[in-house]
Amino acid sequence: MPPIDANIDAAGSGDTIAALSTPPGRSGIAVVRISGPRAAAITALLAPAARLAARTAALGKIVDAQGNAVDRALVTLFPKPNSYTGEDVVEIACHGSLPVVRFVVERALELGARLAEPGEFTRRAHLNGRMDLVQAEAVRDLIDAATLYQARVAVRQVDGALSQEIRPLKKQLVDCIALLEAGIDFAEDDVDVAADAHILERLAPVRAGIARLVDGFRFGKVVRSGLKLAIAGRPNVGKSSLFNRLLNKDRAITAPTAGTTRDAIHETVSFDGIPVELADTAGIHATGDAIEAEGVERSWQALREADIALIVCDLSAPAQRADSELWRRAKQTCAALRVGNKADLPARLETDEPLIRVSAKTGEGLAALRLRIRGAALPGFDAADDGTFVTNIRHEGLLRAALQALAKSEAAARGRVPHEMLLLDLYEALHALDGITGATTLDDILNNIFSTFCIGK
Ligand SMILES: Nc1nc2c(ncn2[C@@H]2O[C@H](COP(=O)(O)OP(=O)(O)OP(=O)(O)O)[C@@H](O)[C@H]2O)c(=O)[nH]1
Ligand SMILES: [Mg+2]
Repeated sequence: MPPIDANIDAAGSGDTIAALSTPPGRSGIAVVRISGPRAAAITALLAPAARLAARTAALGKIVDAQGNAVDRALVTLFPKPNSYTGEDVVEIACHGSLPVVRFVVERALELGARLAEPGEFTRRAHLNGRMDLVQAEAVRDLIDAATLYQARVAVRQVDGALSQEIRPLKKQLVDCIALLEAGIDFAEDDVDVAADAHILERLAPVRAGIARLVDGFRFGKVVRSGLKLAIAGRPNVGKSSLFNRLLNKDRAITAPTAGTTRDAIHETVSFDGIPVELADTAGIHATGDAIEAEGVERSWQALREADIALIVCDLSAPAQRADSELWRRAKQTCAALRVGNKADLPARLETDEPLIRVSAKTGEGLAALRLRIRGAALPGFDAADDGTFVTNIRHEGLLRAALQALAKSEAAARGRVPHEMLLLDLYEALHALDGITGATTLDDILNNIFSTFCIGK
């Protein structure tokens, strides 16, 4: 085998990175990924018998420095530029034995690769123009998806659906900037200086589009991070029974004795693909017992932390002042839904206030309750919708910043402030959008200036 110092020619042309792409631990198959100019050369030494061909899996033995076989692996080469990272990429699917996997990675490092940093493959994909920042960040969301619905939303962003919403807005903003820049730069050359009304007219759709995206975050936030739902009420109304029903499992202890639940219990369940963290809480009532009082305090804590609370009362028992008092206080603490449980028993509760009637025992009313919870958490939301919305809080922050800058620029245009000043606000808005999808270069703006205007010279 010829000696090779892979570092020598790697130096000038960017380094080659390697890492295990599957979770560490014993598994049927593990995939080691190598990306960079030396990927193919390293693989040729690691698995010399594998006949590397573009996008074709080749079978070959992984060998050590002495040529001893260590494993049989499937090796696939994805040549640049149409690979994930935009560089030459090799995927080595070896057996998932801990020493084998460690050997493959260490041998790749010996042969000139360096260990990839977290997210570096995707970072390279972004830097090489394979995906914009929105797409790259969505890759992480896709990997982190806890429900299929979250995965569907994330994969649409990976495919560029959200970028496609942002790009035309950015383009219109760049057009406005170009218009103003041309007005300023060529003012003495008889190019019409854009009228303020015209600027305002052009900015309006940009602002409306960004505002719509910011608005979508109401859904996006819930889709990505899920909801916290607390179940609270007086002792023995059936909170734990309802909790178990919503979870579809017998998680919390239920019993005819009041005071069964003494501490809050948390479990996560998916409602139509939205992760919901349910909290069952201790019955809220006045008590002299220190442990019970601590439980009641924790119930209030759960209500304060909840996005939505179900305030449960017992339909089979006469109205109690404590119920209405709790309802009044809970409504001030979080978004609350009033639920009447034990609908299967003869009704003895008389109340004028609207209640969602359910029976944790028979399951009656549970589907309607789920719908009401979804309606309260996501008003106007339709899961069948194409689901292209902002889910990332960083994106939301930048969109809000863009919106503010645009509002300032509109005020400036109305106030007939010199265009140089107005431009500062527009650049600020553009800069915020750049933070989402990636930078606009001076070239982009210059190209626009020279393509939109017939300068004639
Ligand atoms: N008939 C009927 N009984 C129910 C229903 N829900 C709960 N129960 C009964 O009511 C009693 C109390 O239920 P739990 O779920 O333990 O009530 P809880 O509100 O969690 O009570 P604490 O934890 O003590 O505050 C149990 O005997 C349940 O079987 C229902 O919908 N119908
Ligand atoms: Mg309970």
